[in-house]
Amino acid sequence: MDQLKRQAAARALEEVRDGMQLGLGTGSTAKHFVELLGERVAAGLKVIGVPTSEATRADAERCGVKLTTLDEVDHLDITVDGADEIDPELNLIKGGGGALLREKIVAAASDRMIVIADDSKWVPTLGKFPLPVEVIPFGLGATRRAIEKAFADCGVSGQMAVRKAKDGHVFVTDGGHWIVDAQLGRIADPASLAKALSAIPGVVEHGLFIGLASSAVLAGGEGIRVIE
Ligand code: ABF
Repeated sequence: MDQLKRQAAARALEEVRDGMQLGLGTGSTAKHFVELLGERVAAGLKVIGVPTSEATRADAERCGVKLTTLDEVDHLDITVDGADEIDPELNLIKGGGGALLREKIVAAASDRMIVIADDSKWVPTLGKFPLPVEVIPFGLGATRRAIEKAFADCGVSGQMAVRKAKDGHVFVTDGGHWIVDAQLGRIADPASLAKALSAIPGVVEHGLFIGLASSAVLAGGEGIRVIE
């Protein structure tokens, strides 16, 4: 599996040109991309990156990739990031790693977003992977009720749970927020659900990435597929 992730990362790296400004994703697949990018940088490639998490910042620094922020550059050429699920429309569920807010800000600031994954992430319909919703801790009861209503309005339902870290404490995002994971099973209309969730005041962001990905590089036993 790790080999497939690295192959997908290597294929995405072929799109990178000298002088590009890159968004650097989070997760084990994106980490391969950062490592391979670091090797190209050591060989003379000149690029600059915006990391989507503190973990990716640390990886990029370790690999010698020069970093910047979205305050210092006016756009990004390509963001390369992983995903938890990818559907045939290239809609995504992201956020299993907890970095969805910065990932979405960076993807939205990019001319192109290339999703890299092993082909187990390819699904006919989103929703088997629990949908992460990043929330403000204040007023969480009211926010949860509003999320449940949004689910009902969009024809989905399921258990919700505040995400816990490995140490048993509440998981806190890089932005200082919490994440509620919702087991929905099948999301028939992800675009409508995305819109309904975005309208809730206590929701900071959610893991539905609609219309953001330009292509997906999927590595499987039979080779690499690029879907555009
Ligand atoms: C990030 O990392 C997330 O949005 C997604 O949750 C996760 C995918 O991780 P991995 O590449 O480790 O499967 O891209």
